[in-house]
Amino acid sequence: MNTKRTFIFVLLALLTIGVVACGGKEKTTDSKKSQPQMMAAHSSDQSHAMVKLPTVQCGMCEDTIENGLAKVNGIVSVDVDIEEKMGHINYDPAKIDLASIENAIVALGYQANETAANPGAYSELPNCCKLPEDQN
Ligand SMILES: [Cu+2]
Repeated sequence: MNTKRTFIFVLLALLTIGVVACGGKEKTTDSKKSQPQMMAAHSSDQSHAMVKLPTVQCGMCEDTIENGLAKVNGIVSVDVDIEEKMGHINYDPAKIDLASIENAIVALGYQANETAANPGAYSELPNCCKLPEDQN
């Protein structure tokens, strides 16, 4: 008799633990519901810009622009596509705007959208990074 009672008690205890565990799982599901809101908040403080880079020539240009821009305050990420001659830039609009991004690229010696490269910076680029007509 006693053994049977103990068995039933243990069984009830296990069931109770099971219910509590299920309750815990439901709480995890609840906390997942707040994730989309967090993602929305994250994307709202980051903007994406596509900047035309008509004068880039090679992989060195890619490195120069990516590394140079990465040091600028407010720039989150930079990806230069040499084939497309396009820069894909994520930035914090509270810290920097598109005009300032263009100016930073221009200062590195490259045309950015309609803004021409800084002549001094351009003249200091390696030969392979200059326009074909300027290469020796
Ligand atoms: Cu180059």
